Amino acid sequence: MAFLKRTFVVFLYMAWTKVELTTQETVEVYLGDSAQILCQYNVTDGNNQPSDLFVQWFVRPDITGSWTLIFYGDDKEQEVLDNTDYSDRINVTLDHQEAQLTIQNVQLSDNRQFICHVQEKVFGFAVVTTDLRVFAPPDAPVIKDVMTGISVTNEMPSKVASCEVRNSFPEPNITWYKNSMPLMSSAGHANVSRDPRGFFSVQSTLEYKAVREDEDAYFSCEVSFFVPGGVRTLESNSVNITVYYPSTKVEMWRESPQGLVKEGDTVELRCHGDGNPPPSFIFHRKQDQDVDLESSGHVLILSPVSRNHSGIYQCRPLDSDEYADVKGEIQLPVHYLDPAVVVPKDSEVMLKGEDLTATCNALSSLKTHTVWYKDGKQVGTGNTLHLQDATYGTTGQYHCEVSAPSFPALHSSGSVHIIVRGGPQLVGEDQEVQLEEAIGRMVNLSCEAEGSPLPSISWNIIGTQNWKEVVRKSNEYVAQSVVSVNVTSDIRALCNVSNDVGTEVKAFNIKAIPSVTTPAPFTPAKGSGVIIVVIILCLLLLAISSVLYFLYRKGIIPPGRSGNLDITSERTPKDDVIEMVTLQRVSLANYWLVHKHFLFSLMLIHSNSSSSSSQEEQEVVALDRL
Ligand SMILES: *[C@@H]1O[C@H](CO)[C@@H](O)[C@H](O)[C@H]1NC(C)=O
Ligand SMILES: *[C@@H]1O[C@H](CO)[C@@H](O)[C@H](O)[C@H]1NC(C)=O
Ligand SMILES: *[C@@H]1O[C@H](CO)[C@@H](O)[C@H](O)[C@H]1NC(C)=O
Ligand SMILES: *[C@H]1O[C@@H](CO)[C@H](O)[C@@H](O)[C@@H]1NC(C)=O
Repeated sequence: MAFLKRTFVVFLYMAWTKVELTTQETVEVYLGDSAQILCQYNVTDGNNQPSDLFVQWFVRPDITGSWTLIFYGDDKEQEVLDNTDYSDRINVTLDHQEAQLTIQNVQLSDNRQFICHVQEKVFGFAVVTTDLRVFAPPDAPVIKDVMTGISVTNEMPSKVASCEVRNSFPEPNITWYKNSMPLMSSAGHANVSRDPRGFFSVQSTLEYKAVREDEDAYFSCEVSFFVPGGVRTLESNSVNITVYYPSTKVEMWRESPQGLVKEGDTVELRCHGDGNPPPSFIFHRKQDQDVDLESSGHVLILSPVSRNHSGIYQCRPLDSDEYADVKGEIQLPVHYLDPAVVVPKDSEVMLKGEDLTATCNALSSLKTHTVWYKDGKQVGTGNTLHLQDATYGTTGQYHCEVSAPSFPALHSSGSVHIIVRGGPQLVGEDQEVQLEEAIGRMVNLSCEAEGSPLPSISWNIIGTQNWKEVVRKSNEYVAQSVVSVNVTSDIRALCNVSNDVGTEVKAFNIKAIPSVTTPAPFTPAKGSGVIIVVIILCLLLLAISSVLYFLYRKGIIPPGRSGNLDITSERTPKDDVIEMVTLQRVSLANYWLVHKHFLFSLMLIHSNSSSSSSQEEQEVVALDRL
């Protein structure tokens, strides 16, 4: 401890004797420690030894207070006074040079003046005073009452927090720091109090005008207090403050769905402002500024969206200055593809061979692509489908798929059922068929026709009851019926094919041929070689006939049956005889005439020999009638 010496020289009764005292001006000590106050004396006198000195210790609260004696004595006898604050806490050591007062367990109340009073019995006395300074370091400062939000828009400084320091002696002071930099002392408003024990407590309230940047700042307070020989400090914890400030920038985006938006989607638009706390928003469409859309503050849900929802959406933060014009904006296009409209509608009947153009259209916000399908197979692309020269196979369901290549989720479809109708059409043969068949034989007559709707086939058979249908089959648009007819006489069979659209009739004429003699049917040879052979044969026959006729005329050959030509099986032997008799009577000129006809008939056979077999048969009949 540094001694601050002070010398008091007092009361000289005699010029040659004086009492000189030296002590510390102040003694500084922590509360509870013990303090020593030294009082040194020096008596200057040529004759006397300072053996007759009498020492007294007094205390007084301050310079004006009254003195209280706590000790007296000399080198022989000492006395601590009873019933003082110091009765059991002090002791004093004395010798011929100094007196040392020791105060144990220093109290706050010991922070006072101690007075050393020394008397020389004969010549006088001297007095020195010492200030005992007691120090009690405070508890660490504590920050309390931190405000939850300080708005930067406040005109006046706002209360931010308070800092409390307790149990200090003497009075401490508090300094506020922001980010470790001291704030002006005017920022803190201190309130000092003293408790009954004498300790000081200081509470300092920080009042501060916050700025936006302070949201990341940290604040602390520091207590500065005296200790023996100096000043010490203790710092509080740091605290963050919450700064409220308006938005200056707003971001608006579409949270969902990702990509393009189509009708029926649920669209979620969001806004975020850079203000604190995150602001709520008012949403509206740019074209309807006055209409506020219902939102949850920062999320606008449009569900389900339609094309009418397309537009520019805006959000305005509620925390911003009305005139600052801070807002977020986003464009929302809602895409659509309407149901496909197919013309003709539903179903369409067309006649075989006709043309038809079908169209498939769907209104869309995007470019579309159309594909036509029939029975799962692609039959065309584009809005129009041309069906040309319709066949029965053209019948079916035509499906058009409209899609937007840039947005596959958009597609629609439509369909039309095409029905091709047509009257019955007989397949193959002529409408009139001529046949010959031996009596008793069975003949199959076939009738096949196509048409739509499927033609029905009915038979009307005149000339026999003895017939039955042996085959009846049909596919989609071809019907066939075969009847088996027993030929008993000439038969006319009519096959009647009909549907809604029309009727066709096929006729079969069967000539019944007696079955008794059934020589092999005359079959004219074919080819030029055969013709020559036939001509030669005819000439030969002519020659033989001539010879026979000549011999007959000469009576060489009796009338009888020889060299008779049976051209068809129809002729009976009796008929031949009659003809031969008739021939007998004709003249030679008539004879030529007969043979000329005969030759002509042969030529006729040849000219028809290249025709179909049924025609051949007809010609045989024709020849027969000559
Ligand atoms: C204060 O808050 C900021 C931001 O939240 C943080 O980075 C910083 O560490 C905090 N400081 C203290 C002392 O809590
Ligand atoms: C007629 O058709 C039926 C059935 O196809 C067949 O069994 C029969 O032999 C045919 N008759 C003649 C004479 O061709
Ligand atoms: C053919 O059949 C249809 C329907 O059965 C009938 O209306 C029509 O008169 C018939 N025609 C002939 C020639 O039999
Ligand atoms: C507190 O205030 C500062 C500045 O004004 C002084 O420097 C310190 O000495 C003072 N400390 C005390 C304990 O009063």
